Amino acid sequence: MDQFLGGRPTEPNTPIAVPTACVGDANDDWRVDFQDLNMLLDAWGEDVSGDAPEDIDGNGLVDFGDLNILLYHWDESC
Ligand SMILES: [Ca+2]
Ligand SMILES: [Ca+2]
Repeated sequence: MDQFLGGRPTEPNTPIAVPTACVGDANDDWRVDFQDLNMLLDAWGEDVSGDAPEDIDGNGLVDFGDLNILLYHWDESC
């Protein structure tokens, strides 16, 4: 999460809204849409390791589990 939040709170001790991870957002544009679906389908069936963005459920494989999560969050902005 390298997004610049900018500025300072207007009041001391005002909590800063820090975005949480955007589930299903494979390309980190803060929206779950066709671009993420295309990334997932391009990587479909691949055995991935590490932090592959297409492996949404983190099981090391790009498959229906990831597709289900992506579709559950479809069209969400975060
Ligand atoms: Ca996205
Ligand atoms: Ca997976």
